[in-house]
Amino acid sequence: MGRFWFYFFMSAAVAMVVTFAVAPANNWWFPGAALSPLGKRIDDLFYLILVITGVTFVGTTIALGYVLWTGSSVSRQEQSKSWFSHGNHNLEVIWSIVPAGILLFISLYQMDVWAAFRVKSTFDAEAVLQPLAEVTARQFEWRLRLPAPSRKFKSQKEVQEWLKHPAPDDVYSVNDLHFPTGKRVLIHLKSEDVLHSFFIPKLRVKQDAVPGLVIPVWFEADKSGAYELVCAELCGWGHYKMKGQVVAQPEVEYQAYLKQLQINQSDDGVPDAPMAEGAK
Ligand SMILES: [Cu+2]
Repeated sequence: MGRFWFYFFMSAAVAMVVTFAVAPANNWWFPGAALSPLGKRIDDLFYLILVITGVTFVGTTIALGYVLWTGSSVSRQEQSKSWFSHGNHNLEVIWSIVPAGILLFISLYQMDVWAAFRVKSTFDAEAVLQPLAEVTARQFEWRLRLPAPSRKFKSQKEVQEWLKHPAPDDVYSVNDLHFPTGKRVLIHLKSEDVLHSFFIPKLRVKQDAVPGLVIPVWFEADKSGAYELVCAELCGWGHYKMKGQVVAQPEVEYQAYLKQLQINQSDDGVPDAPMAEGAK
């Protein structure tokens, strides 16, 4: 076989490194830059792990290449016996402790980001008291229920009550969630049927919707714009079309949108003017 395996494994490794190098320029990378401060911190964690795994990959590949190259030389095969490392106590200790140390480091290092995203006590108090919406995932759409624009919750108890019992003046929408730019907002995520996953790729927000649970999820966007909202959990035949959008817009525009949504919803289709004429 000569050096076949050396060239085989090394060319695979080189192909991987080249693909990695040209990926960002070809849009095979992230779905665009993260548009929220937390999203950027999540990306930083990703890059940290990428560096660790990248260095490990290059290191082990070089070691593999070295062994394949030297092991395949004819003179060496004739001269020496192979060395078996199986059961080598020192090696076992090294390759147990080093990865364990790396994993421990990662788990401690990422705790702040995790806590900011998931631990309720770290959430923005204002966003918690005045939730943006209740989002109910179902096959195959996102149903949104928003408190009336004038509604101000006074306590968490009131919010919990609102989550259990819809109010007569609630505003509804489907697959289209608006929120003010630059402000932390909170939704309560539910599922009506099976597992779904609320995913806004550009904001790096992803949370499973679990039947029977009400899960608070917060997010924010630095920049106004419409961003894709997709389901990231294979939830049935129509999973692919479970798409919506989230729209970040300036506070004033957002309030106007909410009022308009409410007006559209209470419109009974009967024009007002002729009635007024008749009354005269
Ligand atoms: Cu789904």
